[in-house]
Amino acid sequence: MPVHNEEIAAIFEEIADLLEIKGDNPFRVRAYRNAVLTLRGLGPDVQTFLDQDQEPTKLPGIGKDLERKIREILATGTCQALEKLHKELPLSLTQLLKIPGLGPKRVRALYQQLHIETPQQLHQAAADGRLQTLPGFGVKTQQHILETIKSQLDASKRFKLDIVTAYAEPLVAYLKKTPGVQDVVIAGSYRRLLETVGDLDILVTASSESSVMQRFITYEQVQDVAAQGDTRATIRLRCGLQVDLRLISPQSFGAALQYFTGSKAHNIAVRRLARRQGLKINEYGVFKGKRQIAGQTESDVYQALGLSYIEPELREDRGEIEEARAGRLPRLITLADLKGDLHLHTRYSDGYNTIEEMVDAARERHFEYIAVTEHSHRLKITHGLDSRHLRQQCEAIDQLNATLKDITILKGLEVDILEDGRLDLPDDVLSELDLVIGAVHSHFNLSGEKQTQRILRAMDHPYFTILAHPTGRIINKREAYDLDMDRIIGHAFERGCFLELNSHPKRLDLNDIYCQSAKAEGVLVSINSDAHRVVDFNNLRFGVGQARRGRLEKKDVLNTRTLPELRRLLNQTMK
Ligand code: DGT
Ligand code: CA
Ligand code: CA
Repeated sequence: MPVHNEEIAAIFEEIADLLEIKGDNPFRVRAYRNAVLTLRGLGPDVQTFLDQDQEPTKLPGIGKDLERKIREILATGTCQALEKLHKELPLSLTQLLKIPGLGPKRVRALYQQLHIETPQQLHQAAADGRLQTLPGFGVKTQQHILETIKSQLDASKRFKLDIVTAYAEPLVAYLKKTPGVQDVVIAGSYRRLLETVGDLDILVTASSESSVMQRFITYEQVQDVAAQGDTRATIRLRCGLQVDLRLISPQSFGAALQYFTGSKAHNIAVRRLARRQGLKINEYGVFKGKRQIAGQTESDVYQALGLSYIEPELREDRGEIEEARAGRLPRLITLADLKGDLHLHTRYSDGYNTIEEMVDAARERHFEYIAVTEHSHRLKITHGLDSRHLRQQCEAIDQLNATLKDITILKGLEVDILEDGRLDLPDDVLSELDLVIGAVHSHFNLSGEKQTQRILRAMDHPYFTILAHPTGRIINKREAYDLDMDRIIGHAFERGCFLELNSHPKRLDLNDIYCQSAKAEGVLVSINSDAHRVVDFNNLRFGVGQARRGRLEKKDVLNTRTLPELRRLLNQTMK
């Protein structure tokens, strides 16, 4: 199965951008840009030319050198030329290129003369009036850049959980390596696994002679130090993320963790409860008069108030305090409860790995089953399958299953829900599958009534099993489409269908609130990776996090079932 032209085009485009920023030979840059145009207009994948012993060099704009690079990308997924450029230039420069009005020449001037690498630094330079000192940058350009970046920065001020995790985990590891440091825990919204995080709140316990404060403010990624004291410091990383660090004494660590984990609403409710019991609670402990009666651990703090331990994901003041008093808290699902993944792609459509490679990765996670669910052919940009190709894939899966002992591949499809609620492929082929995931990928702007009807109608389809990413939100980019989710959840119950919680950190759809509604209505949720490559299975942790915020337990989730039980549930939907 081919590596798609778009991947190769994207690599060439990045090379061209970086070469141009570097001030490389314009003919070389032009050659890459021409190849990008050729690849994007090509139709069949360039691999098919190689398979048929035709030379890509016959294509306009692709010479011997670029043909060699194409072969390299087909074989390795990347190319040395790009890797080399990544070592020479900061990656963030291509971000600057995305700002309207900034081409490679201007980005080069910014980088070489003002050492500007990121949109944040550019914003600062524009605000300081430094841009207009550069040739070709007038007052007007400066003003324009200032406004554009400000609106872009505002929109992306909250960081998605995967991005913030990628910055947080190395920072925690770095701090833990400081001599004398005991605990390093990130509290706040990050600990509650909220889908976006405003800033990081790190709590540390350490011996008095530890240099952890100094190490924190000299972390290699620090852009500036906003505040600095003996027990507290605030830094901003180059990516724009703000991080607070607080040094806490061990006898208050639990109380501080409880306080700084929040949410604020939860804390207010906890404080109210304490007051009713004649107690006082703050970030130092729980107090009876002047005496500290709890504070070392979080469990102690909750216990002192007559509560069982409340998982961070539940601390939103949505009834968790009453439940903790009554000992009725849900036993939240964990990643280890998942027995399989029901939504993933391979090279048959727009995925990057083979079915075999996905099976190997699933086996490492001790999964009992995975469902291969390519796009249907309506979705042209993703190389969606038509009936013939779907049947070919099904045969390949049958053959593979015959050789597998420990894991089963289910045959599925992520079929497009058309504007009127029909599905993109005919019944006879859908009836041969183990499951059918219906997805909306077009006409996002229908009225609420029409959009809801469209989805209800799709669910009425005899072979419909799971509704993919039900609300269509893309975090920080696109709101959920106009929908009556109550009716959709009610209808899913009547039809015996399931709702997906898509674990991709840009989606996390269903969100926590709708997970809770689905649970209340008795509709099982399927926590799926929507993996397009092997590493995407890692996203399941984020899906499980959102499910935990939505109070889901093992029993509320479809893919915690054993294979026979899963098959029974899937068959019920096929009417
Ligand atoms: P974020 O950073 O906007 O994603 O959200 P959080 O929840 O991390 O909020 P943040 O960083 O402002 O504060 C961290 C925690 O500290 C917050 O969840 C609860 C606690 N906290 C902050 N301010 C207050 C307050 O005024 N009252 C109470 N009770 N708690 C507060
Ligand atoms: Ca925070
Ligand atoms: Ca904070």
